[in-house]
Amino acid sequence: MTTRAGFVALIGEPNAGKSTLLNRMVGAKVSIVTHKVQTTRARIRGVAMAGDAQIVFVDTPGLFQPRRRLDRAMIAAAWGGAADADIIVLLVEAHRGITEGVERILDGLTDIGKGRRVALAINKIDRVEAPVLLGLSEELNARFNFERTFMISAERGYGTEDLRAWLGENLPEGPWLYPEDQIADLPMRMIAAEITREKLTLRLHQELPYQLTVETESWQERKDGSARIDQMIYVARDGHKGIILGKGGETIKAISQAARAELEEFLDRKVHLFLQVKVRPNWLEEAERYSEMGLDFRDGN
Ligand SMILES: Nc1nc2c(ncn2[C@@H]2O[C@H](COP(=O)(O)OP(=O)(O)OP(=O)(O)O)[C@@H](O)[C@H]2O)c(=O)[nH]1
Ligand SMILES: [Mg+2]
Repeated sequence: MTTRAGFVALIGEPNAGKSTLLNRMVGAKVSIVTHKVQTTRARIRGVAMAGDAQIVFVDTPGLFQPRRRLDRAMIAAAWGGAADADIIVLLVEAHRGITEGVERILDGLTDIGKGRRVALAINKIDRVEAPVLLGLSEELNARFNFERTFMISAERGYGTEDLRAWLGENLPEGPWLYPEDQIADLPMRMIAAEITREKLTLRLHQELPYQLTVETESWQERKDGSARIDQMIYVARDGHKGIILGKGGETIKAISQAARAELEEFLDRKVHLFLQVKVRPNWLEEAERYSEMGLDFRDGN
């Protein structure tokens, strides 16, 4: 049997649907998803199969114009993911078309895409009519030499099996990179922190989700088969702490319940989740916070 294996980087603007696509391909929620931009902060690998091919999908942070150190580290992680991949898939939102952000990514691709296979996936086709799609596809292909174009809905699963099959066929021959039953290579404590960050992002408004980070501080296996997980939410300001706690601790309680429910489903056992909020005005400039997120602090320079 000839096996194939390799890395496929998913890149695109924030909110393009990269994490949704990764989760669909893997068949499990490995990467968090929200309706807000800049949800994914680091590279997240998910392992999927296509016949005899093992596809290691690399979800990346959305590409946007960075302002802060964290933003710059995220962008570096995204382009780094593309540069290390065998195949790059650019996701573009069907209903938004060629935005300034997409133009910038196309510019970046002329360099990083060199000598690499690059495919286009027009996502969220459930939101537009067919003629719009054809026009957009033509326009994008006139601007970059994509090897293939796919019209997909990551959320509904339209077109995603064609994409999977093509990726599988076009990866290099070689042994699989992960054991057959492995779907992710993120440490569990990081997945657990991400789940809590997802619930915070869904619940909190405006800038607050971008001003916090979550870390799993301890993980204890209990004799009864359950797990006790302690997490710290770092915020930059006192006021933020108050908002996260909410009146009488209401907000953090709801967040904790939602995160615990998802953790229990993921781990398939009982979880005791303890969340604390710490005000740390300078956390966005602390190297340790970045390594906990899976980012390189120096990339933010
Ligand atoms: N209608 C529609 N919505 C989609 C589709 N794919 C993803 N979405 C939604 O788009 C939003 C963003 O999805 P994500 O997967 O988090 O996007 P992302 O590209 O990972 O975003 P960042 O991590 O911020 O870069 C979520 O609300 C998804 O449910 C799709 O095919 N159709
Ligand atoms: Mg994402």
